[in-house]
Amino acid sequence: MAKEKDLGFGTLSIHGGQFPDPSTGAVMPPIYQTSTYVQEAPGVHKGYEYSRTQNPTRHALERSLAAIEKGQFGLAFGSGLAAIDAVMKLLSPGDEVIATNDLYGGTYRLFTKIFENWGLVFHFVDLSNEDEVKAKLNDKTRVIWAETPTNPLLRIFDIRKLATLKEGRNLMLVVDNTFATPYLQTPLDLGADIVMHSVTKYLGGHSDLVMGALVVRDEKIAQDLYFIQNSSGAVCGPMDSFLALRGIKTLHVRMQRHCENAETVARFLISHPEVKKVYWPGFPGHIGHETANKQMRGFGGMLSFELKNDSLERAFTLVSSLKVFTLAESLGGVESLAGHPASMTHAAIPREERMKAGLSDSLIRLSVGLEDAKDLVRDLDQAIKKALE
Ligand code: P1T
Repeated sequence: MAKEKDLGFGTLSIHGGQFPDPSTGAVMPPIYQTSTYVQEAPGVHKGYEYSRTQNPTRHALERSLAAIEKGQFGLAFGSGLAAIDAVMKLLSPGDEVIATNDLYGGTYRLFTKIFENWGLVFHFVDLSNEDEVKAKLNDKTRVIWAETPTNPLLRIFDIRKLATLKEGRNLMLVVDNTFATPYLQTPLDLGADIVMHSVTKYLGGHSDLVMGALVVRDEKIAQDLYFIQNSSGAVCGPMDSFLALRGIKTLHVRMQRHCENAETVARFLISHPEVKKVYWPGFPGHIGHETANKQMRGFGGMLSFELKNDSLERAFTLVSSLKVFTLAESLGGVESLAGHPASMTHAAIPREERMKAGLSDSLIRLSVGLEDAKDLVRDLDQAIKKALE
């Protein structure tokens, strides 16, 4: 086959880092449901000793993750938060992190409730405001943590520009690529050092697993992360690895449809007389729209919106009245989901901080799935009517 760097994304999703199982020729890697491996004599084995350290099914997934993100090394974890936890363990007490102020509530909770206690210092800023970022940058800054698009306001940050801040500093740029997926952007190509995923979302794609991943190019960072992965032990199991690998094989096809459906829903909402604001990176005027145009290969399947005369009660009525969309946490599966970030996915962020970041109590977030777009639009239309009754 051609060198992986010359392959298109669809081909990479299906074949990247994959080969038939050496023992049987199975085209899909078997689910190696084993905790341990025979040794002929102490230390004499086939490269596998214990499944926290190495597992062939997880390895097949990790090679696929590295291939689709244009990295050299992939590492899979038991959840997205476990992957973030591993990155933070690269740091030492006193080190500082500059993170976007619009980010997944669980990430904020991990940073402020666990790692602040261990002596790490976090600054939450608007990463699109260079002055704000530079004001927090100092000799102790070790990580810039960017979600782009952000959860839940879909803000877009210029990864290339953020990467220039590393010059002359001992600083890593980490991009949480969960919302975009490598189908839409490959942060390592733009200067990021670590790409992080909640594989639970688009990569898995079917709402049937919880998993996280990291992808890097630098061998030293990879070795440090492998050490943490094995020492802390937050790995994913072989069955979930198999499911994630199966999900990735259709990522390009699913993402295309997610993008198309989200655009149809976004355009319906923006033209609805009762809708005040739609947060979707495809609209001119959206924060980072110009950057999205050059940095991304589409605008993704996520959007958020607020009603005119909005209130908590109206938002609750709306999300509870949906029939095709499911009211649930998470995103990125084939089925459309609706959520109320202030009370669900972002409840761990104090209200005052949410307000500062622009996350209102009435914001509704949609993960637009792969159903027929007309059914999604009709469902939203009837739920908006209910909310206004
Ligand atoms: O849920 P987990 O696999 O641990 O991943 C955490 C995580 C990290 N980063 C982003 C951008 C995320 O959206 C998430 C998880 N988010 C949700 C569960 C949600 O509904 O937003």
